[in-house]
Amino acid sequence: MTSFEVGDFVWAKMTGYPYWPAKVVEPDKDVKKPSKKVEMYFIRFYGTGDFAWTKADLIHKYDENKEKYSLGSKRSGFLDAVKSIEHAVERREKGLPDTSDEEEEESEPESEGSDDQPLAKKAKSEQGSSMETAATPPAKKRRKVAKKSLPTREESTPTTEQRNLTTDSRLSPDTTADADSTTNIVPKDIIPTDKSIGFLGLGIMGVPMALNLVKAGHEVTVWNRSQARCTPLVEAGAKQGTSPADVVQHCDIIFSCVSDANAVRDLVIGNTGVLQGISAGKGYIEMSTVDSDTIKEISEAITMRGGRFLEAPVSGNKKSAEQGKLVILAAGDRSLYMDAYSCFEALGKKTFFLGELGSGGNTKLIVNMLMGSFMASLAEGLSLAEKAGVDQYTLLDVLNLSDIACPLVKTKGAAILEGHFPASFPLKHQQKDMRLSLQMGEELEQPLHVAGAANELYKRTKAIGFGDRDMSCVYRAVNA
Ligand code: NA7
Repeated sequence: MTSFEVGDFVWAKMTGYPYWPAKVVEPDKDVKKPSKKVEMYFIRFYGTGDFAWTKADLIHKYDENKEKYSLGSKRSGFLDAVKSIEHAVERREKGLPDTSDEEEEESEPESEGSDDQPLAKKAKSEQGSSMETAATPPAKKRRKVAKKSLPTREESTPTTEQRNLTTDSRLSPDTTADADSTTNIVPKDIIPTDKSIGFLGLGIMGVPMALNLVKAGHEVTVWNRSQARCTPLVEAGAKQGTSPADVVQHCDIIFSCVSDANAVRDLVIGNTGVLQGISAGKGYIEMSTVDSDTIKEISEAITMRGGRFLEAPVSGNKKSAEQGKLVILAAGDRSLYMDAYSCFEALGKKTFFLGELGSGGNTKLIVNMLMGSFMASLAEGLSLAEKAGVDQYTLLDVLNLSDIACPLVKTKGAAILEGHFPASFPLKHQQKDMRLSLQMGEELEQPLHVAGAANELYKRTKAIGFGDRDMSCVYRAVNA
């Protein structure tokens, strides 16, 4: 049997599909090799950018078999893939790197379920046909997505008149048209506020959010408990404060995005905390997801000192934070909301002003409760498929073509099948949100059977040591 080396151009085949132009590549460290005893290579398919462990007997040298396999299909996806590999072969002959590798590296997202493109949808968009008829190898292992062209839709800042007319919500440009798109980065035409901005808490979400504020031209001062996390921000042009109080003293509007209620309190009430810097007119915007009592407590503490307070939890993940495509759920002081508007534009694709304090947090918790329940259910479905001898990849393709197809199914489903769970939305935070929504249900006497059961799975997954991995790791508890 022929043996291959990383970098070899090949034809590789997945069951039910023609031989496809591909390359032997090195798998990421955490991509597990299947336990099958046959020799297998990790393959990246041209055109689709998909990855798969492939049996050696289904791989053949590209050049030697060009004539035999290049007529495998006349579909545009296949022809594009042939064009791409030809381009790569030509570049190698000239001593140049394979640009298809670069494209994928550039677009490497978070992870968050690295909002990869849907397996089936991707083939569909390339070929205008369904997976069943598409001449594309099924995407069994994927890590990256190719760059898409920029959309033509423009975003604009609302005029003062528009702002005054709108009283409740939807003050931001409606960008929901591409709510499902996870690859298009919309260039934003933002006029940054001249108010100085502070940002406290540079975790998975905080770093890209603060970076987007800087990139949009805001004057930003950052602080994080572990100072090292300030480095990328300082390199991007932000100043670094010495404490939360220091940041508040030097800034007009301060954002906070930290892990949980304890962190929120420490930041505000603690030694050299926010309260020590707050004075009349300063604005404090809490973006962490915490319970309503904590929000009330810190809001009162800040407003008693003349400050203004807004809660603004976000719906989204690491990737949407990086792309400035979060959904922001603001509530509280409306004047602060207006003053910070250009910041919300930089951070999100849509900002809702939801009225009274508490509405933002409650909305966020309901969204995350649904997401957590659905995630747990998806994990159970994929696990059940394995036990029943149903091919999990096929099931995922079916789901991605069904009425329940959505970014969560496509990205988290792929993460589960890859066994690749880098934290985009840490499981410990998902469990926190399940707990907080159950608490809300308790207070309001709303039965939450499904969420309650899902919460048990997240608790279990945390207990077996996966709290810092992505929420999709709930599969580990389900599939034990
Ligand atoms: P991460 O990545 O877990 O980051 C948590 C951040 O919170 C990080 O900057 C931490 O600082 C900070 N933190 C945690 N505890 C404290 C205390 N006690 N004092 C000050 N700072 C603290 O979370 P994400 O960015 O994913 O999520 C943030 C929020 O958005 C959360 O509410 C989610 O539910 C949504 P460190 O770097 O550890 O020093």
